[in-house]
Amino acid sequence: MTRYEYAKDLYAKIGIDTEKAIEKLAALPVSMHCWQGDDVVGFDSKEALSGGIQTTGNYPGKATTPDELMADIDKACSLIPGKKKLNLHACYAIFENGEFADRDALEPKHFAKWVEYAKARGMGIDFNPTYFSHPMVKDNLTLSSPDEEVRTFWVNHGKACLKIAEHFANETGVPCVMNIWIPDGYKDIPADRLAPRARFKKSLDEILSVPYDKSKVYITLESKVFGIGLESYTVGSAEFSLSYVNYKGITPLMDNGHYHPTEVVSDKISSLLLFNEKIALHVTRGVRWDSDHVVIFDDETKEIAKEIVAHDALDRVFIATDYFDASINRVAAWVIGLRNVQKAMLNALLTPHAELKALQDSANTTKLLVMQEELKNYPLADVWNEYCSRCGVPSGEEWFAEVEKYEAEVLSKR
Ligand code: RNT
Ligand code: ZN
Repeated sequence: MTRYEYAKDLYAKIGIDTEKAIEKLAALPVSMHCWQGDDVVGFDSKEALSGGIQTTGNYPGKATTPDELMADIDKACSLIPGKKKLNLHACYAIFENGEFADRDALEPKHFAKWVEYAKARGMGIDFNPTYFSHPMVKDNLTLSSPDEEVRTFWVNHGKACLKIAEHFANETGVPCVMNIWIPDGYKDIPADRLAPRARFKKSLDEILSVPYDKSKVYITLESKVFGIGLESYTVGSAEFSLSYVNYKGITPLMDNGHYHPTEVVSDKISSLLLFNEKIALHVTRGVRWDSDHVVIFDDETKEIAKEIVAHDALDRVFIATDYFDASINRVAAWVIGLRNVQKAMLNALLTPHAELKALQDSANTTKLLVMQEELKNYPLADVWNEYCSRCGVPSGEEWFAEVEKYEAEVLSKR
């Protein structure tokens, strides 16, 4: 009997079919953020990273060209099990033959190489307008700027991105999630909290006035509580974003680094599922602040996965990663974080949710706690190893030897 067969029997005894779990996980797309590969720099401007987000560290070998970034994504993907989607930011536009288009004039053709890349790998593409690291970010404001020229520039960026998002969906045959996040805010106490939010609302209305196919593009709005240098006020707060989403019938996006430290996204998912057809997530790991550390197999990641699986919402939640660590090998960072998202989902798929819910409903909270703790000793690793080998990727730490080799042969020569 193999270890997997043994694990399969053990799980069967608590009503879990490991084959079904593996099948569901293999079909679940996770959107891989391209920006881990180059510290959120992109290819369209020489501006420093702005918007109150920060990468720290200067590990050698970061990607500085589209070819390098694509090669690094390929290397990472070869070590991550499961179905991936590519998550691009507008600043990753690829200009050829000396051509350039500013963000308000971007067109699908500026992403032709990415479309070709994704299609060749059978991947869908998600997209993000880039409202940071650009000279038109004035006084830390974009879509909420009181300067009409600035505001209009960024509205036009949003409209341009919407067309590109629809193009991605048409080309790949996979719906595109277009996520809007703006960094707009104030470092210190604002005199007027209302007007910037009113302008943000108006700007979003203008962007959404562009007709688009709602079965192909899902527009999401990501809220945030504060950013570095934007400590006192962010325009796109949780209340603003959820209200706007409900008012327009678009999709909410929660990034688990974007709330006060004792708030958890795992507790928010069920509420949003009750009132939205789809929801979207940025899975990250904040250490004391929205630090965007690499996702690990921690309690909150597992709890987020549990909420998705326990409520049978695998097809209602768009899962994306969003972290950026420049202090360690960037390819390894991708692999660690995405494998942990996969592992957390598998853990949730191997949990007898109906039985646990019944214990809650019969107020048997003692046995509920007993089971929650005992389940931690079930042989998840044996199912994980089986899943990885069926996906054709290394199951244990041997994946890292591949990254070390890649570092020696490719990254260190950059
Ligand atoms: C910033 C947001 C946002 C960005 C990316 C690069 O706090 O999380 O999603 O990380 O758009
Ligand atoms: Zn995010």
